[in-house]
Order: sequence, then C-alpha cells, then structure tokens
Amino acid sequence: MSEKLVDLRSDTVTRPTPAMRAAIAQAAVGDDVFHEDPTTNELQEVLAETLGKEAALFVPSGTMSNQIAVRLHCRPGEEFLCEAGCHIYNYEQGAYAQLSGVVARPVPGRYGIFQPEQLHGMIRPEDEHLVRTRLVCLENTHNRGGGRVWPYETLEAVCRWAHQNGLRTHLDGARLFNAVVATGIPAREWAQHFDTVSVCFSKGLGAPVGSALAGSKELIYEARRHRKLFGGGMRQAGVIAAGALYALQHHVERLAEDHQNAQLLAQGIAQIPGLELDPPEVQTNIVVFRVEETLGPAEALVELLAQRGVLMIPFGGQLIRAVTHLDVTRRDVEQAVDTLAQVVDHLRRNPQAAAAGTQHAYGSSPGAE
Ligand code: TLP
Repeated sequence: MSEKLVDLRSDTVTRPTPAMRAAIAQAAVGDDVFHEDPTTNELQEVLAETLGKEAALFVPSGTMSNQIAVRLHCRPGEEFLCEAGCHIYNYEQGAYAQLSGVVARPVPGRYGIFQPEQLHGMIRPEDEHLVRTRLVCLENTHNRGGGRVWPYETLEAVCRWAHQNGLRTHLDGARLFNAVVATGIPAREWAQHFDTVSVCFSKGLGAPVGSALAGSKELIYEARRHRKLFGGGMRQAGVIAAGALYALQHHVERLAEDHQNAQLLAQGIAQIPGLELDPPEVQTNIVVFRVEETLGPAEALVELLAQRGVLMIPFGGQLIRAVTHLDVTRRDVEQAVDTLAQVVDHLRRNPQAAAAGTQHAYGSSPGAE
C-alpha cells in the first residue's frame, strides 16, 4: 500500500484546518475598498498591534506587499540596498524596476546575512550621473539562506546605520514569525527597526491567502493608494482575512513543531552519504542540502523522490530545498528521510540512472492509493 504524499516543496502548500475553515465561513464581511470589511479591519488592527506599528494593510501576496513598500520608499531613479539572495531581488521579476522605476543594489551575504560594515560607502553621492540610494531591505528569516534568522544585533546595527544615514528600512518578514519562535524575540522588537514590515499569512502560518504591510499611519495611507494601483483593492476580503486572522491568533506558537520537524529532517539527511546540509545548521523550518555530483543532477533526485511520494524542490545547482509546515507530521518526516535514503542508495548502485536523470523511473507512481 502506498503511503501518504509528503509535500515539502514549500510552507505555502498547507490546506486550511477545519477550525480555520469555520472562522472563514463565519466571517463578517463588507466592501474593503470602502474600509467597511470588519474582519479585514480587525486583522489589520491586530497585526499592527503585534508589530508595534500604527497601521497595517492587508494585501493578496508577499510580492505585492514588498513591491508596495519599495514604491513607498523610492521614486523612479532611486535605489535600494539588499542582500544578493533575497526574494525581492531574485524572485519578483524585478518588479521594483518594472512597476516603480527603481534599481536594486545587491550586497553579498553568507546564508542571507551580511555585516553592517559591508554597507559603508554604498550610499551614492549626490551627482547627476547617479541614482539616489534611499532604502535598505532585509529578509528575516532568509529563504535562500536556508531559513536563517538574522542575528538580532547585526540586524539592529544595519538598521541603525541606515537611519543614521537618512535611509529607510523595509523588512520582508514573510517568515518573521518563524524568527520570533526560534529566538523568543517578540515580533514588535524585530519590527521596531523598520519603517515598514511585510508579513505573510500564507506561509508557515497556514492561511490560504494573504500578506500585510505594517508601518506608520502616513505610510500605510500611501500604501493603500499603491495597492489600488497594483490591482490589489479587494471587496469582501473578510473571507480571506478571517483565515489570516485565525492563523495569527492560533498558529504562531505551533511553528516550534515545524522547527523540530526540520531538525529531525536535517538529522536524517546528514546521515545519508552523498547529501550535505547547506547551511549545515538548520534554525527554522527550511532545510537546504547539496547532492553530490556523482548522484546526478538535483532535479533528477527530486523527480525520483516525487515518484515515491515525497515532494521537494530543486534550489539551483546541486541544491534541494525541503520545508516543514502545518500539514507535515513527524511521521511524514521519517517517511521522507527513508525515501531519500532509498533513492540515494538506488542512484549509488545504478550510476546509469543517475546519469540519465529523470528518464529512469524509480518505484511506483506518486501517492497512488
Ligand atoms: N516564497 C516562495 C517562492 O516564491 C520561492 C516559497 O515557496 O518560499 N518573501 C519571501 C521571503 C518569500 O519566501 C516569498 C515566497 C515571498 C516574499 C512572496 O510571497 P508570495 O508568494 O505571497 O508573493
């Protein structure tokens, strides 16, 4: 009998729990473009309070939230500084350029973290040849960095330097609550260093849709205009805000389970010859590992895993990413590790399968009952 499909591709794949669905079904709604959706208003108030900000704005996605923030802080012909592997720079189609005429200047980090001194000298002087440097964007936890949490003092020092030098700061906190649970440092403490903070409800928190941007009343007033321009003005948004509100109120502490499961997964992967954790130490719910070249391309291994009912994603080069979340149990992680060990063993004993990549099917089809 085939086992359950274990989907570790992302923490975005969760389904709403029955209790969350009940909250969604019962949500009071109104037209949010008229500011009349009570559930959206409540979500925005609760989030602003959680982050210690004056106001917040519910938006459909993390990408929109980040792009509204960039547009708030930079005009056309201006630039922001960011870590080279960050989501805003790599995975949003250069929307800052496409939508807002803004340029990004990436700073290389180690697993997503750079040092404050690396920014020194990066603010461009006033000169008609040059763009103007306006903003620093950080990402915490860092996705490509393997779920790394920014060391608090380093993040504080970067933001202090930015503000002392007249720059604004934005946090892509798609997984900020993972950092909160991993460190015990409250969200508002992290958030106090930023002019705007974006959080996602649809990742580890397990809501079906939605992100939010928080900041001062003035900034969020402007953010509403940008949201409308980007087509993100929503009507009876309470239906989705209810899932986000439920997630914020009930799914933060439980992220600790995801972190424990990620540890278990990492320990299992570390035992499999030919696989190497990268980064070696897992801090939150993201596990990234490197596949030895002799085992063939990472894509081929991912394909073979999928055929055995375990889903992960190729993460560039020889890297694979696996993310734990609300719908992944300890048992699922054990199953994933067993399957990974079997597939690696198969590739070792059948080098032609490794070389042929995805052409050679391994085992039964995915998740077949
Ligand atoms: N990340 C997704 C993919 O786009 C890679 C994932 O599966 O991790 N900031 C960060 C740090 C993110 O990881 C993501 C999504 C976003 C922003 C964008 O959020 P959405 O998908 O809601 O636009």
